[in-house]
Amino acid sequence: MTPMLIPRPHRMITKPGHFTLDSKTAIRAGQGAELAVELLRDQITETVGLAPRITRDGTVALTLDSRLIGMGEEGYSLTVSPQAIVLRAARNAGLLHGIQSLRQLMMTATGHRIPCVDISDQPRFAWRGAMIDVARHFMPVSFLHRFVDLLALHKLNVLHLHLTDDQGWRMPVRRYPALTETGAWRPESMIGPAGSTRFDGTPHGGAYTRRELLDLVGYAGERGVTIVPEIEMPGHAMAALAAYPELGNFPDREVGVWTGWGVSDAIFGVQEATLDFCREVLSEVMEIFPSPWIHIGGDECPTVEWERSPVARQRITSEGLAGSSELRGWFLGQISRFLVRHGRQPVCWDDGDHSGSLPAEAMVMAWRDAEHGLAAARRGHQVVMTPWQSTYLDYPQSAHGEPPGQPTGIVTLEDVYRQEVQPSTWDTELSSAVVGTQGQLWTEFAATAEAVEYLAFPRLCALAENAWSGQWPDFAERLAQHESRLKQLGVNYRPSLRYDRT
Ligand code: TNX
Repeated sequence: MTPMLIPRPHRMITKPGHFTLDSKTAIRAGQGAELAVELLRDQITETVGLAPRITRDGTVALTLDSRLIGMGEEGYSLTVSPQAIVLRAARNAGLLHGIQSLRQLMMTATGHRIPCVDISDQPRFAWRGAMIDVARHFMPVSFLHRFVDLLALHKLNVLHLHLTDDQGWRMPVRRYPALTETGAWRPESMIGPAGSTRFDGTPHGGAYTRRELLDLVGYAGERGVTIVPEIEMPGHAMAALAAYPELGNFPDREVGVWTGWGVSDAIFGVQEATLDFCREVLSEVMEIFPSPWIHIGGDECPTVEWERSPVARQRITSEGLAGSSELRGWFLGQISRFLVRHGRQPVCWDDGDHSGSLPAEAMVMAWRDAEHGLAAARRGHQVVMTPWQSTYLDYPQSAHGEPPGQPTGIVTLEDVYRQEVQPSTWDTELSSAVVGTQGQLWTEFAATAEAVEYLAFPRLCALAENAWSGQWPDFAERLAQHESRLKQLGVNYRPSLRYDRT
C-alpha cells in the first residue's frame, strides 16, 4: 500500500523497500534535538509498542542543521531507507513536524515495516489552527491534551482557547477569585437556538487550575503547538459581570452567568476600574501563556448600555469620540496597546476593528467574510482567515444524518477544503497580510468532548491540508487511508465522507 499523508507533503517520493522497526532499533539525537527525540520515542512506543533506546549510534537519526533554513522555520526533510531513518530540520519545529510524518507512516505500516520514502516538506502558512470554545461548555483538561495531540498529528500549530464568555469564565485569576468561584457556573443551559424557552435544568460549569494550564502549555510546546488564550471584552462578558457587577455599566443591576445563547446587551463599562481589571487579568494571562499572541475578543458588542450610561457619555466626550459605537474600538485600542507594551501581539475578531483604532500590531481574525479580512489588511493588520462559511465547525457537516440539536447552516468538508485562504482577487501586498487560517469549534451545541471530536474530524484534516499544502486532487483518496489512523486513535470522527450539501 502506498503511504499517503495528511497534510500532503510538499514533495514525497516513495521508493522500493522498507525500514523495519524492532527491539534493537535505537534513536540518535544530534545536538539540540534532545527534546524532539523524547517525542519520537513516545510516538514509537505508542504506535508500534516498542521502547527504543537513545544511543550515539542509533539508526533513527534526528539532526538540527541551521543550513536547512531555506526550508523555512517549520520545514524538514525525512528519508527512510532500508538501513536508516534520517530526519533533519533547521529548527525544532521542523523536527516535530517530521516526527508526525513518521508517526503517520508507522500508523499505516504493516508489521513495523516503514516504506522507504524521501520527503522534503514545509508549510504554505505559518498560522494553522483550531479554536475551541471551553466557555459555552467546559471541556476537561485531559481532552485538551488529546486535542493538542490530534492537532499536532495534522501539523496544526495553534490551539486558540476561548476561555471566557457570557456563559462561563474558565481561567483562575489570583486577584479576582470570584471569576471562577461565581463566573464558572451557571444553573442550567438552554436547549436549542438563541431565544429558545427550553432549558436542561442541570447546573454546568468548571474551571482550570493554573497548574493545569501551565502543564497544557508545556505539553503543547513539546508538540509544536502554541496555546493562544482569549479573554473576551468588552462584550461577551456576563460571567465576569456576574462575579463583579461593578465592572459593568449598571452595578446595581443583578447579572447572572448567562443560561442562554446569542448576543447579550450586558457588557463591560468604560470606567478606569474596568480597564484596570482587564489589564490585571491579562497580566496573569501573560504569566501562564508564553504565546506571542493574546486574543482579546472584541466581537458582537451591542452598545445600548453605553448609550444609557453617564460614565460612557463622559468618556465619549473626554476622548473626543463620535459616539458609543467608537467606544468599542477605543476600549480595544487601550487594551491592545497595553499588550504591545508587554511585548505581545493582540488579536481580535474583525468586528472589533471597525473604527480603525487598533494599533498596527494587532492581528485580526476575519470571521464574517473575506471582505472584512481585506479591510483589516488595508489598515495594515495581519489577518487570520476564519470565515464562518468555511471554518465554523460548529455547523453541521451535511444536511442528513447529523446528530439532533445542531445550529442551522452547513459547512461541508469540501467547503473547508476549498477555502481560498488568500483570495485571488487581492493584490499581492494585501495577500501577504494573511498569515493563515483556523477552524472554529463553538460549543453552544456540543456539550461533550465526543461531540467536539465529531465536529472537528475530518474537517480539521481538510483545513490542515489547505493550510499546509494547498488543494490536491487526491485528497479524498488520502483521507480514506487517513481514516484508519483516526480509528486507531479512537477519534469520534464523522464517517461516510460525503462532500455534498444534499
Ligand atoms: C458568533 S464569531 C460568535 C460566537 C458564536 C458563534 C456561533 C464570533 C466571533 N462570535 O459567539 O459562538 O457565532 O456560530
